[in-house]
Parts: sequence; C-alpha cells; structure tokens
Amino acid sequence: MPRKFFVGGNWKCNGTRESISKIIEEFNKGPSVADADVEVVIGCPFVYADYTREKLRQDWALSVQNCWIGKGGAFTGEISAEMIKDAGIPWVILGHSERRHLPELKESDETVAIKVAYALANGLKVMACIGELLEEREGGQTQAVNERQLKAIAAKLKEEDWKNVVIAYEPVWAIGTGKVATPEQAQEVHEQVRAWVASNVSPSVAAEVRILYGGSVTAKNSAELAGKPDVDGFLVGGASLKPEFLDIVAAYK
Ligand code: G2H
Repeated sequence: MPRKFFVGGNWKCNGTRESISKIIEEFNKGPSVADADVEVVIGCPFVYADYTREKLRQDWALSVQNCWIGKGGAFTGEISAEMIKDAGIPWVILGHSERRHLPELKESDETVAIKVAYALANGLKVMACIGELLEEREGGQTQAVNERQLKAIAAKLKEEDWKNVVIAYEPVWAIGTGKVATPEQAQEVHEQVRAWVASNVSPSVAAEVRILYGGSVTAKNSAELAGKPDVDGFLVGGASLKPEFLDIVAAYK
C-alpha cells in the first residue's frame, strides 16, 4: 500500500483568536482533501484547540504540541493524553526539538519515549520528532543521533503501535532558520531512518511508516522535497501560519 502523504502544521506558541480566525479563513478556501492522497493535521496551542476545531475545515484534523508523561493528577499546569483524547483531538506532536533542547525544557530521549508510548496507549496518534543539532551533523553524528532518539521510542512500542505514529525528521539547524536541508540531504536521512526501522522494528512497519521532513519548509521548496522517495510529507512551522501552507499541502500531487 502506498504511503499517504502527510502535512502537519505546527503553530508552536503563536496566534491569537483574531490571527487564527484569519488564517483559517484562508485555509478553508483550499480544495477538499477528503478523497485526496494527502492527510492534513494542524498543531495548535492547547488553549485554542476548541476555537480552532470550531472554525477549521472538517477534512483537516487537529493536533496539540505536547502532553504530560502519564496519567493526570497533581501535576499543576500539565495536560494529559486522556484529556486530549477526551477533548476530541486525535493527534499530538511529541519530541519536538524545541522541547528537547530549550534549556527551560530539556526533555530527554527517555521522557519523549515515555510520552509517545503513553499517548499511543491512550488512543492518540503521534507525530514523533527526531533530528540532529548542527554540531552533531558537523561531527558526523547525524545517523547516530537519529537512531538513538528512535531507539528510545521503539523500545517502548509494540509493533502494532506504529500504525498510529508518523516520524518527523527535523534537523535542528534547519528549524526556523530559513536553512532548509537539500532534497538529497533529507532523502539520505529518511532512507537511513527507514532502514533502521526495517532492521529494528520490522520491514512492514518500515514500508508503511510515514517519515516527514521538517525545517524551513515553504511553498517554494516543498515540491522538490516531496519528489524524494522517502519523504512522505512535512511538518511545517512558520509557513503553517501563512496562506502558502495550502501550496505545501498541494505538494503531494
Ligand atoms: C520545525 C518546523 C516545524 P519551521 O520546527 O516543526 O518549523 O518550519 O518554522 O522551521
């Protein structure tokens, strides 16, 4: 079965009711994807989830950008996977590099892996992010870092869990910097990631799992990236707050 193209928007910590209303008005003008070979998911801030769902076209799904590591309880300020599921939100982005690397957050491979497993066990679908820092790339560590991050996640999942996971490869040096990976750089890593999944999870999961590229994706560079055989879609930050996101969605064609 061919892998259905996947485009995730990651609004990060951006937006107001006014700006969300405006951008959704633009998104809702785009052609229906209900029967198209593309799945579209918008990752909004928790506090705007209901508002976004109310306004957003029904053929695009909703995600949030984080969740608590386990069951809810006395964890002030946190939001559990059960709550996200109960609120009718099907997706969560986990392991984003901003959560892994910002000094205020510093989520470890293990924390990310526990979150991924817990979210899946509670009925959410997960965009699981991995990716290397600039110094890791320059030190020839790209493959090792991606495999280490993946290994932590894979160790906690059963084979059937993977049908609810998409992997987002986001080289940290390309995030929000305007420095996009070349299609060849993206393909090289995506191929390595798929090979790792084939050897360490199973060949059928490797054949089916969608591997997204993230990092300064724009309407301009998306078509060429999408042309690479192991690039199954995108996780888009800055450009998902702009009308050009519709052109990125159309890159599957
Ligand atoms: C990477 C990406 C979205 P941007 O973080 O996850 O952001 O497209 O702004 O580089």
